Amino acid sequence: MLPSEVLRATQAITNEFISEELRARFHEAKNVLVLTGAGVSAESGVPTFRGGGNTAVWKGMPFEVISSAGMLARDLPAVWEWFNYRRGLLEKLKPNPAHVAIAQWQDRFRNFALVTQNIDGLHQAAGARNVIELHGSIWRARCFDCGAVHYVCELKFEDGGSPACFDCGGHLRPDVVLFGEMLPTGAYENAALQAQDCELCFVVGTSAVVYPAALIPEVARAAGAYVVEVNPERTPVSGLCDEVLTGKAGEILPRLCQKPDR
Ligand code: BJW
Ligand code: ZN
Repeated sequence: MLPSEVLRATQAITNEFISEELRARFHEAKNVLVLTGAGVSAESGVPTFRGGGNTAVWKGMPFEVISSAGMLARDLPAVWEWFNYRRGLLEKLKPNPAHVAIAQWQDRFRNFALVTQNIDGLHQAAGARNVIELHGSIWRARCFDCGAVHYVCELKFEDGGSPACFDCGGHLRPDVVLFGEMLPTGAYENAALQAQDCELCFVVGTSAVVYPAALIPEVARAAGAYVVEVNPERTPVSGLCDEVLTGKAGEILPRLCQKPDR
């Protein structure tokens, strides 16, 4: 094959064109899994952590530092300040066409699993049910002492302090999985089981560098699923995907249910 032919062949599966094969599989699939990351919320105005050559920084601290188990131990009020700031931004944002399309898919397939790394709650705001939240939720808090979970909107924040548990008075923390922490019990295992059972797996808006979430596409592929990535940039999992749709989730996902655009 000439280099130009190789390039054309590669482009055939790495652009925003939705193939006939994918349309047919989407039409016939019974077991579908979608894994999402920060990019699915980008068109709602939520900043991503990585991508476009940037990484998130807050008050001069990289997010791996401020969103870490170490910071929780060193300075809990600073962690609350960071999460309160982000909730303030999120409160004003709405689901975008990608969240809406994914929420509609849950009633289209016999078995549908939505696994998200996002803590923003925008899938649920679009109507998604039974979302597997690998990294928790920014809208909840958890007690260090008794483990009780509370909605953040019900908590009282004193200036510069951290809120107290209604049940035991202990210190609360964001119910979010920070770097170096374990995922909620069973969350990854549940997602991996669903990945083993799916025949069509979408990997949407994730840089696929954070583990164990980044293993989900591999688990699905190893079990024989057709794996499709939707992302404007290539990622470490692009190579194992059957199709890479290069573009924005909010533009590509709604088109899957529509008739071919030619
Ligand atoms: C668009 C778009 C559009 C833009 N449409 N797309 C092996 C080696 C070394 C370390 C580890 C390892 N295995 C595990 C670890 C440790 C660590 C890890 O993975 N580190 C790697 C970075 C190397 N993992 C953990 O610590 C995890 N825990 C764990 O493994 O426990 C066991 C253990 C404990 C201790 C030691 C070892 C093992 C927990 C991970 C928790 C991650 N938490 C965060 C922060 C949450 C809190 C907060 O929000 O502050 O979760 S990190 C951050 O990254 C956040 C995200 O959920 C996560 C993933 O990011 P995501 O979603 O992929 O977003 P981005 O920004 O990276 O990418 C956006 C993408 O969208 C880009 O590709 C864009 O192109 C694309 N995009 N616009 C579609 N319109
Ligand atoms: Zn408590």
